Amino acid sequence: MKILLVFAALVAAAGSERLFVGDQVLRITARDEEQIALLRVLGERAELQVDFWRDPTSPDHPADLRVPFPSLHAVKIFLESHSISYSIMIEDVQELLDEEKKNMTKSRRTERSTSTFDFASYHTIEEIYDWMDVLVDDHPNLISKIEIGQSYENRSLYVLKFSTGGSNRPAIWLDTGIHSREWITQATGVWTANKIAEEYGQDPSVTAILDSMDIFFEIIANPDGFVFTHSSNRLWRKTRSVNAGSDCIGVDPNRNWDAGFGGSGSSSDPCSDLYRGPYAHSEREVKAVVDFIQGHGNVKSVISIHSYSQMLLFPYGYKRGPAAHHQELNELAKKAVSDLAAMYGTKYSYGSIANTIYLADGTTVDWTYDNGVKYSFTFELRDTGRYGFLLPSTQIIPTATETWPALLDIMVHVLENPY
Ligand code: 0X9
Ligand code: ZN
Repeated sequence: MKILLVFAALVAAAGSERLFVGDQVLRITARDEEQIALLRVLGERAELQVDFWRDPTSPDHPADLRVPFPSLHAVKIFLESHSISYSIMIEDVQELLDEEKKNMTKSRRTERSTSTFDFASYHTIEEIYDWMDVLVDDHPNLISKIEIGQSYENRSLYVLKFSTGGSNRPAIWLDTGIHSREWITQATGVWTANKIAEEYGQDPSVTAILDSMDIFFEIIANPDGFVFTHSSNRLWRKTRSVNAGSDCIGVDPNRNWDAGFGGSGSSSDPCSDLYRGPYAHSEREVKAVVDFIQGHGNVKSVISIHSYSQMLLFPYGYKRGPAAHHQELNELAKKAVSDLAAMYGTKYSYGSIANTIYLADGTTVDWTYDNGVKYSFTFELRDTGRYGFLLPSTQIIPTATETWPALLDIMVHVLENPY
């Protein structure tokens, strides 16, 4: 077994895949504003190459920090010398990655021999795009595949359209995977799209929704990033566009929207994971969705799915003040998280982005909300940090299953509250 793993590591190295041997994820609880400021200082020390999985924001909101092995000693000394308490969430990031890869290979073998798609496994873009075609073939009267544009590296941006007819019906937009490393989201997207297809004509709510509305579902909203997470760096978050005047690649597609663009909840540094880009909608992946939603003109709800933290959020992220429909969105979120928890007891917090996590400007749902989409929500799926972005594939089906009633609550509310 050991020999096999060493061999796998060598193969990975030969293919220029980034390894994370000995990297740890630390959960850090800052006691006050001063300690939070110190953590920011740590993040700004470029030579340490630390990666905030969850940002330090308030004393009651711990930060999760991936520390590369060569920086571990220095970071721990720094934390200890300032009496900042931390615990080790992930002992060795590479061990989780090896496990993940092994499971994907195993599942691929069974899929080949049984010619069935394994919803309980993570998949490559080719596998997901092939599966989409099968889904469309199996449900020709319900589902079609449309291309809303191309990515920076010229990959198709595909959207599944669920429609039973009519013209330009009120619509619900769903997207997963805009942050490429949040693999549980694309996997949940696949399961959910399949569920919608299965339940039409069976479940009365799904049937009622699709009898008068259309659903658009973009499962791989950041295909270049997603491919890169498979080939080169499992923890890649951004797009893959080249930044003029910098060696650093990519823009945070959840800071690139024209909603409070350029505020304090994003970065102007192309090397930052929160880089907002040179101007709003600079990213093709973002612009394609903007053009689609504006061109459609009748989108009533946008649900943008991220991970992790177990939260259901709504505008605003770029300011602290309440949105005009705060009450209604808050009530709906409360019901949705309670129905989600009813399944397996998974607890979600909910509220506006700025008041629940942190100020974040240029996010998807702030732009959609400010552009007339009242029911704009964003999920942060499992977990709360034990595995973070490396959620084991055994949790795909439970995660998707518990999220489904919450999604239905929102969709039914949209159906019943036309505006
Ligand atoms: O920082 C973000 O973009 C989101 N967290 S994540 O770990 N998925 O990157 C939080 C921003 C507000 N939340 C959403 N719009 N999902
Ligand atoms: Zn995200």
